[in-house]
Amino acid sequence: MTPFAVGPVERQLRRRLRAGPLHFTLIDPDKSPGAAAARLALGAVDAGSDAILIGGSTGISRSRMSEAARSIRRAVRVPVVIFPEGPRSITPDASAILFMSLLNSRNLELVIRAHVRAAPIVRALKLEAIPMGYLVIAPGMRVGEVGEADLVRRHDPKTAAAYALAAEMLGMRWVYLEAGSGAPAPVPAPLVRAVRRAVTVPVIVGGGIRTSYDARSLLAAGAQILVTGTITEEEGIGPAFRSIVREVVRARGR
Ligand code: 1GP
Repeated sequence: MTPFAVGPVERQLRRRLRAGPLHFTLIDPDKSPGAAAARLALGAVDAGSDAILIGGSTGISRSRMSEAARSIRRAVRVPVVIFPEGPRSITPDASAILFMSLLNSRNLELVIRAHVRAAPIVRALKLEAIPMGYLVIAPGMRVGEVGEADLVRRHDPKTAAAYALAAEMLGMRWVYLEAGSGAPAPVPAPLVRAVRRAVTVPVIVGGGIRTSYDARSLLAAGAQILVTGTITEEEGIGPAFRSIVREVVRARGR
């Protein structure tokens, strides 16, 4: 494998994206450790979710991440991908890692320095790295604060599109628009539309997606992957979660 070749997980997700949008379920192993994470993942995949992201909390331990990755991988066949908060989140028990730069952070640690420490570890563990630009949009919630982000304003699609384009020009193969976990509203649809028009790489959208209406308008704006986390933490695999995933699956038929 040449150093930056697209790995098997990314290849599989890209192939699936050709048929239409996907849904990822974010599970926080601090809130749902081990078997609980596996139960959630099983329910999510049964409902139609296409991959499991693990991560979320700050200061999560490697053993928690490993335990969750192993239990989830025993329970489901979809990729289990690390959504990292730092080099400590790296476990070889996952299928891949979102190797992401927080594009609009003022803290160089989150833009590149942590990556300099993480890269040799990822390589040594033979973990597949998926290069991604991560952009925090207002309100940003905790990740906006901890990430010391110069938040992109909700009514500033031009700036968001320019960030995404820069990420693509730097060679990042995915862009993630994040309103912040638990945000009162998701990333605005016009901003998603502007980013989608600006780039050719897949556009992931997360933060504050609570209803099928949210999902439908983001998909109509061009979001290719929707990520939800809080909804399953609060309600498990309930009607709201199912209705969101149903929207994604339905959009594949269009
Ligand atoms: C957080 O985008 C994800 O990083 C999911 O957000 O928890 O609001 O669903 P929610």
